[in-house]
Amino acid sequence: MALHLGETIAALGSAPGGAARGLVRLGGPGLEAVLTQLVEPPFQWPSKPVAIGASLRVQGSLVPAELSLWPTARSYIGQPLAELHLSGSPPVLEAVLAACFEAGARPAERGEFTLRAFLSGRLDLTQAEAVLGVIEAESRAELTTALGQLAGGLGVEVQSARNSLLDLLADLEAGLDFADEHLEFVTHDELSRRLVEEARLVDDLLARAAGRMRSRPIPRVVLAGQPNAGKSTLVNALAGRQVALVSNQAGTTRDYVSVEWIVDGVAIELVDTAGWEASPEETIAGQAQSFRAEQWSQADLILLCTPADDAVPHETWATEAAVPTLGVLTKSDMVPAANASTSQTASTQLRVSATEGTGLSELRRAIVARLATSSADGDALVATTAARCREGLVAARSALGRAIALVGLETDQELLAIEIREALDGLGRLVGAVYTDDLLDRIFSRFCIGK
Ligand SMILES: Nc1nc2c(ncn2[C@@H]2O[C@H](COP(=O)(O)OP(=O)(O)OP(=O)(O)O)[C@@H](O)[C@H]2O)c(=O)[nH]1
Ligand SMILES: [Mg+2]
Repeated sequence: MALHLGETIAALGSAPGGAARGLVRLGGPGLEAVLTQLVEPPFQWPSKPVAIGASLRVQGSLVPAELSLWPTARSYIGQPLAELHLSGSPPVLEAVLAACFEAGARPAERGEFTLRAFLSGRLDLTQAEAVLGVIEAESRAELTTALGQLAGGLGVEVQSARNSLLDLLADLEAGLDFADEHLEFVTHDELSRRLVEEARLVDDLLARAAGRMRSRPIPRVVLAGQPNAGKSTLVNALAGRQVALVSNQAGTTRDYVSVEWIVDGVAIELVDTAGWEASPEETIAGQAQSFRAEQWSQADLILLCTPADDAVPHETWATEAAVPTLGVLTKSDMVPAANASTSQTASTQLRVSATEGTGLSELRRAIVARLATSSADGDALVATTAARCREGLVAARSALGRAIALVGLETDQELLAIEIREALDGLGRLVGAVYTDDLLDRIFSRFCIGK
């Protein structure tokens, strides 16, 4: 990727195709010259960000637009930046872009706006990847992760780890300069303590980068409970269609039934299972139980269904799976609310009636909330960052390991300094303090144009 920061770039900032409103983004040192040719009536170049209504001279006619302008280097990209909010009609947007190019801008490459933000120091590399993570997020959990990373926590941590290593290196090198005089700027104990501390930090980051790879794309919610608890009826009510067989006979569901359930635009896999019972393995009921157990163990959340007209607690199976559970009191229409409190766990259970349709939206909200808290811990990393970081972290970690060993051996401090520099390099690659053109290429070519 060519880093032509002196050129002014323009691109469609909104999604291609028809929409009510469209956005053209422009930025670079020559922005004033470009806009002066486009905007009618002529306006005084401001010193602070402004939003003004204006017309654009496009192919001999005037196109109304709202212009948001960051006139100085104090913008997202570290250069003058403008956004033209326009009618979303594709021919209008195309004509406006063409007029921008005629006025001296050139088409932006993929991710070039974000690249400029990175190069001007507005974002570190992990944040630039988070921008991509926000664009590509397919679930609320992924979005939370990307937004968390965009906020800069990871970059700040890595940067402060680098700073302490740089301090350490400075102390070490000061000692090297005075080696003949046997002056020590940092004691062995101190050196080893600080290196171990750094290694621990890198271990922690590595664990987080690994953790990110384990999460499943679609969360799985499994209904569980005794036979006849109303699980299948509830699955049908939540999914809004008849996917599971219902009957008043206990033991109706044998196989498990899985259905995709879209909640607020997010896909969740809803799984109905056989009711819990103790059955010999070789019987059909026994096989149904092994299906059930397998589904429980693979759940991200278990809905533990207890019918309201049943007073017997079922603690035995409730504790079988080590998965977050949500208590649901089914068939609540059969027992008035006041009587239900006799059950031990009534206060933590959500009352629903699948046949009456009551309590279903509360249940839906509770499910989404529980899934969000269990999957989006603030420590997670955007997948691309996790994959890329691992290389730099592993390199930094092994260099630190070698450095720690060298301190123990009381060898030449020069060798120690080499290892510390290597660790610094590894960490530097994470945030982009040390980067190569093809690394930037790899990251920014995944962006869309206009971002
Ligand atoms: N009054 C009332 N009856 C319900 C409700 N939900 C289910 N039922 C009835 O309870 C019986 C069992 O329902 P199912 O949905 O088949 O129960 P299940 O938990 O899937 O049962 P198994 O598959 O046998 O484990 C059926 O007769 C349903 O009509 C409810 O909310 N209110
Ligand atoms: Mg069933």
